[in-house]
Amino acid sequence: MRVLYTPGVLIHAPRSEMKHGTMIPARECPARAVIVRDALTQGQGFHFEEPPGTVPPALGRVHDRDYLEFLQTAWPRWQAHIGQGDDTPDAFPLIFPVRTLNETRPKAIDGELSYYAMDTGTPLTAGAWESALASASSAAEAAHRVAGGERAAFALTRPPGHHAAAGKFGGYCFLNNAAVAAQTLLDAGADKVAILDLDYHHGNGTQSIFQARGDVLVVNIHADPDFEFPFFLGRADETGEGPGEGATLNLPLARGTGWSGYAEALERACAAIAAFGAEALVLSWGFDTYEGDPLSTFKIARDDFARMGERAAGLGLPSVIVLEGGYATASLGGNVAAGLSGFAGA
Ligand code: OKP
Ligand code: ZN
Repeated sequence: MRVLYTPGVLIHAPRSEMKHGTMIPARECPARAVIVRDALTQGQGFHFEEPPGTVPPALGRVHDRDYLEFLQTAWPRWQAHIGQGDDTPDAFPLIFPVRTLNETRPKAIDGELSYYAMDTGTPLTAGAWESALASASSAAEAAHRVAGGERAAFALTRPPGHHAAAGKFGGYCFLNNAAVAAQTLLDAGADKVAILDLDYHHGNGTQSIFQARGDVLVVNIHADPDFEFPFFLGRADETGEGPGEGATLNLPLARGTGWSGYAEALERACAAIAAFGAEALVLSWGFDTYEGDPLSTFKIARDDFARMGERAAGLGLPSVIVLEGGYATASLGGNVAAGLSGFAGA
């Protein structure tokens, strides 16, 4: 299987994030990509290639122009605002335009951070834009390969992307890599694309980007937002709107779900994708469903990831696989290798 990887994904190195009111080491860290890269390098049948260092055209079709401008310039503006040069701490938003306020965009960088964020859980760092762009470019190049006839390609992306909406960052995500991959497949000639999001968390950004579109089916299998992040999207009654009515499918699962419950949802997801008539698949694959993951309540084992990959491959669709979450860093490389090998062996 083709692997799109660039060291650009290692630049974004958040220092810390908040947990229960105190700061802990950031879970979404460069070591995640390093361990996946090393596991695939040592594994069988993975062929590495670097994506081009250019901005993929699909980026501007799934994200707002003002948001992209903000992300690209946020760090130097924040640095100037703080006035500590190379010692500038990571940027966090501290207020949100909730229902009692209005959404007029402020001019100051700290106000704009709040305008463009969905949570305080996503440190914006000196390298956030570079790594997010490297990831989006990897996803787009993987899509080009698949559009050009390869059976499957894996984009080794980090930071992840599925929480990022057209104009919002959050959930460790800045640019929606899966959406970029899907849009690239459409731009290359596919009429219908399905996105299957297998991360533990609901991919609210991906869903919202394609909510009103009929050309992309977005299917999520995830922890029920009644008890889990992102809390405000991902319920079973969300089915899309306008031309996208019926092209959103949410399969929320209970706390503690193991392979049998998960496999049932996966069957339903695959049936929906087959019925939609998708010509290509984007697998938005997070490995934080793992039984050893610090963010997860699910009980998915390494062998289950191989079964997951096998089932997804059974759809028989040209597939772009994009990495989302997975925070049991020591186990992440082996889990991704197992999943991809399951897919490739099917
Ligand atoms: C990103 B992805 C729990 C904090 C949760 C957000 C999790 C983002 C997950 N104490 N913070 O979907 O893997
Ligand atoms: Zn996740």
